[in-house]
Amino acid sequence: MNFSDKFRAVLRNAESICVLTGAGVSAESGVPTFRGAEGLWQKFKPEELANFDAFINNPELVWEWYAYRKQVMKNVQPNPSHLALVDMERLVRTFTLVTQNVDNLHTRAGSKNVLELHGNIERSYCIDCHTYTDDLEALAERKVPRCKSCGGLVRPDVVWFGEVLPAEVFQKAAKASEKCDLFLCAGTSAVVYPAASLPLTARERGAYVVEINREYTDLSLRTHETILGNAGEILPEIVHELQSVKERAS
Ligand code: BV8
Ligand code: ZN
Repeated sequence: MNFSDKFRAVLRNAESICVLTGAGVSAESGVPTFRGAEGLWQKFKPEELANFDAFINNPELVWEWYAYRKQVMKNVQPNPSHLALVDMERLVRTFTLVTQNVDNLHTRAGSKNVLELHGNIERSYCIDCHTYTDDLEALAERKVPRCKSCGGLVRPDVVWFGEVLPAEVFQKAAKASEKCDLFLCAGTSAVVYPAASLPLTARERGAYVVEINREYTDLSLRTHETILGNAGEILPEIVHELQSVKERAS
């Protein structure tokens, strides 16, 4: 892949890389994205499903959606995008992986300390006593799981619209965005905040910001470069370039 001279130079000198991933990075594993033509949201509306009131009003429907997504996750594997980011972590002094995805694929691929801005679909907890549980047998009978300790409703451990992101996780992500030399934004439509503010912070603080996406997004005018194509092809090429510039420099 022929990267720009500027991007090659940034890779050669990169000491600290921050990466933000979205659903597009898991698309090549067969996980539907949210806003694409086949996107999950096409069938459902965010306001109907990914918010607390929708859950209280219709927990069966919301859990039907998450049970479907958990089922999808059982049959998919990490793809070359996830694996490339595991390799990238080993190639730079400071590497921070921030994800909006709740599919646990970065962790399954072997990435360490993944900053999960929007939670993780593998975890669930009781809305009353906050006890975490993985006892979700009720889903098999299309029922809503109830807490064994207090009988409260059990919900997925994800951040819904109108809910605050886990403060410590977001602070770490914001700090990495402020300090990195290179910010890669892969497979996200960059419409959901405050996650989408991270590349803007990086740019303001002097990082070189590169977007990797199949198409232009709301962010494209604010980045230094947009590399169009599949993340599963581009990210491994970036790792290959990083490896060769590091070998040449050593
Ligand atoms: C909050 C739940 C406030 C888990 C999700 C400004 C500041 C703060 C908040 C707001 C703000 N402006 C608006 C808000 C409100 C809201 C928001 O951002 N709304 C948007 C829609 C306008 N934000 C919130 O509510 C956030 N909460 O800030 O609270 C607050 C403050 C104080 C006190 C109380 C409250 C909470 C946001 C989290 C919402 N939860 N999901 C779940 O079920 O998943 S968001 C949902 O969208 C997913 O988590 C997903 O990760 C996220 C982003 O979507 P993408 O990952 O980008 O996926 P998408 O399908 O959109 O795009 C895929 C991209 O990949 C496309 O561009 C496509 O071209 C590309 N692609 C596809 N295939 C490939 C590819 N690219 C490369 N290769 C491929 N092969
Ligand atoms: Zn409980």
